[in-house]
Amino acid sequence: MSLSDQYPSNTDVQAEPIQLSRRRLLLGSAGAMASVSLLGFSPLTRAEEPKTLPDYVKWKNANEVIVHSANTIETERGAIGSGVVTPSDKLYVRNNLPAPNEQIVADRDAWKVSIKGVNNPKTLTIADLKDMGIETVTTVLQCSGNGRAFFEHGPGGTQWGTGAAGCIVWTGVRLRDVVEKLGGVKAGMNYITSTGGESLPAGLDPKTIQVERSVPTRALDQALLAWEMNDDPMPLAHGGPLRMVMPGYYGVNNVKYVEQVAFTEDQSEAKIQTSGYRIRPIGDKGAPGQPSMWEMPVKSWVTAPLSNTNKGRNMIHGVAFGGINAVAKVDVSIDGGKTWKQARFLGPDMGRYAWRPFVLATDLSPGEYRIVSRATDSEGNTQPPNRTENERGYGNASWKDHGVSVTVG
Ligand SMILES: Nc1nc2c(c(=O)[nH]1)N[C@H]1C(S)=C(S)[C@@H](COP(=O)(O)O)O[C@H]1N2
Ligand SMILES: [Mo]
Repeated sequence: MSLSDQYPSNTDVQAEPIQLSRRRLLLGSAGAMASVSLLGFSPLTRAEEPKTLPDYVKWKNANEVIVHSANTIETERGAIGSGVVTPSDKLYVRNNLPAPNEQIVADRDAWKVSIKGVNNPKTLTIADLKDMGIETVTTVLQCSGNGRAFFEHGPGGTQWGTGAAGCIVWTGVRLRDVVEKLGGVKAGMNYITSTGGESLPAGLDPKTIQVERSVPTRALDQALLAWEMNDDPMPLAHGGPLRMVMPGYYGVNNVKYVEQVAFTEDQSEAKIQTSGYRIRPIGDKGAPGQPSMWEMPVKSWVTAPLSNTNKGRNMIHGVAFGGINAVAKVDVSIDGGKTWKQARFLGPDMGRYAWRPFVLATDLSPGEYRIVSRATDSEGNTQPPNRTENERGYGNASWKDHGVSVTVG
């Protein structure tokens, strides 16, 4: 079996190796069986619908997540309720490569990250970072493919519904504070390029599989090098010991196990940047000229009720966020978008990059309802009715797609 069977990289990086392996496995390919066991679980359990949590996320709440594969785990839509912050044990997981060994979180303060493209480049430990400043930021972490399941052309990859997203409290040091201590960003740098610390198999060009993402340097205003998530040391599954947090940007830019942060003139040459995570027409291949999955737009969805409910007073719950902007308001419709009522935000406002749970109290008589929500951000941008069709099924913010059909009895 060749290495490229284990780490397929022929199309987009984001076509998950495990998903592909599993499909091949069902077709009975011996090569796929070897590749699945390489990733740490037995081919037999993989042939059934995966329900059990893999070891590195055994601590997750099995009843509130959907295990798509060992590397793709989704939060149940109804698990959020009126949650201001998503508990870590319900948060989705998305790994492009198998998570590194637990050993990397054994001595957290010793983890090293190289800072390049500054006037005094330096390799720093987490202990050094802790001397440079501390900040807490709450952000929505959302995969580019969240809402892919609603696309009708059947884009490959994990069929995420609403649950490849959560709202997380991160603690670390502002990247800006680190950069200032290292003499500032070198002149002429246009991107912040973060490199993930997964160990890569020998014999494959690292560019084809390495998680290395570039975002425009404007993200330096809010970027955080984080060592804590929801008041705990960063879990391995979520990038511990150190993770880049890019508030307002899609999940993929929040590089886990970050071992290098470079200010660069050009974007990374890694496949995940050049052709992966690009919006393009259905049927087209990824290419550098296409829009990259960077800043997130405004979005919302209902979290309750989801299918059946009793007549009378009902609380329609959901979550709304503005992505790169703050969320300003959210309207709810129980007739599929013909008439709207403004919902009320619940609980504390955790800041521009957080989501806000919302509620609308409504009296429902027996019948069939199509319940939808439509959020507006601080700049007046409102969720569109329809998704933008695109090959990979990215960036779905359609309010129609995210509606729910509810029977009231
Ligand atoms: N090093 C590294 N960072 C990564 C990834 C990865 O596979 N490796 N996956 C990215 C993607 S596509 C997403 S959506 C988020 C998922 O973060 P989570 O697993 O903590 O929910 O991490 C991003 N950062
Ligand atoms: Mo993602």
